[in-house]
Amino acid sequence: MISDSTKINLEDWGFDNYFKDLAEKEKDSQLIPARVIGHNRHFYDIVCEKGFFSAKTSGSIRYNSVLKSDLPAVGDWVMVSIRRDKSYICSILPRKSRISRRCSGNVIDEQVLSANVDIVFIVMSLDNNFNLKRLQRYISVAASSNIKCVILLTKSDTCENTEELFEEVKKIAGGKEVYAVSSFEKKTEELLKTFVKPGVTAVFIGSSGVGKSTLINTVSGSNIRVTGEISSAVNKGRHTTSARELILLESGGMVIDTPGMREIQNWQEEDSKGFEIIEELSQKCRFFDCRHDTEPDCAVKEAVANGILPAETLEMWRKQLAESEELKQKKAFSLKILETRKSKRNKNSGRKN
Ligand SMILES: Nc1nc2c(ncn2[C@@H]2O[C@H](COP(=O)(O)OP(=O)(O)OP(=O)(O)O)[C@@H](O)[C@H]2O)c(=O)[nH]1
Ligand SMILES: [Mg+2]
Ligand SMILES: [Zn+2]
Repeated sequence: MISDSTKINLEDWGFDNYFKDLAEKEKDSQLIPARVIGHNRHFYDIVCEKGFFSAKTSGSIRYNSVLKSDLPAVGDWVMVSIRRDKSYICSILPRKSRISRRCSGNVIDEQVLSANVDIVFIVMSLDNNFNLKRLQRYISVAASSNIKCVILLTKSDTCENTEELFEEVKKIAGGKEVYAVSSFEKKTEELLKTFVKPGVTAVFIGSSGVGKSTLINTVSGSNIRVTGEISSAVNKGRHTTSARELILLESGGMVIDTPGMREIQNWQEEDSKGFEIIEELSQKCRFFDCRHDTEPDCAVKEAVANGILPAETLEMWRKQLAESEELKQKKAFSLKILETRKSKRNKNSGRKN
């Protein structure tokens, strides 16, 4: 056990009726519900009514996992066996939501970035990190997860053309809320608190250095996260968050801090998620199956020419279209390989499934 259980109320950690019902249906009465709040290689930090523990996955979870997403992720509700010396995660309760990305490689796989999340904050800074194409990627990934998504443009205090950049983002945001903020202002804390309420889990995603951990400090009203402030005294370089972690705020609500991602690719193969504006415009194209390429009377290209739609958005839409084609094919192929791997492994270990 990592610490004692004084005053742990699982409802504060998001244990609502949906998960209570699922946990009650579990056959094994020895198991109790817990939430995964951290993950480091083979160990998962969990919170349950008995306290905070470090747990491993049971053999059956490991043997039955085909995709990476079959393993626990931060935010998951799991059923655990707590023993004096070792704790095990024995099953994962079905996820209410999840935000995933595609792991690249020959055999593609799904990596769950966070599970059972109610709000995704996409964070991008208004300095040289500002990049509409990258933002479009994040928007598509969040849109595929069907989780409420809010865009936070940070470091407005350092930016001279905030309004201009804000308008650029609005054009591709597909009606999502966008805010330009300075992390250090009181009104940013107030803004975040309108979203992160008791029982709500929010995740912050975005590149390294954009200010995700800083925003978590802002909403918590204290310095609970180490941020990238360069310490001139020690000169150790910039601190970056290295693992996903779920934190319960004193004011209620939970936030997940994540390490900055260099790349994010969609795991879902829906072509147009996050590109609602293109879908809307294409209603006015002459051809119903217009690819907005060389076709005449294309409303999408016209919108680009008139500055209504950023050219980057059309470029990213084309890219996503090509990628989702490739993804459809690779997914089927990869699942086959992973299933074969699993049955081989089970044969060697004498298991049936
Ligand atoms: N001027 C200014 N600096 C900010 C703001 N938000 C964050 N910073 C600074 O940006 C640097 C990086 O912030 P972090 O919060 O560590 O960034 P992060 O997104 O958590 O980065 P990773 O953990 O590497 O993914 C720190 O020096 C912060 O003080 C802001 O609104 N304005
Ligand atoms: Mg960080
Ligand atoms: Zn068109």
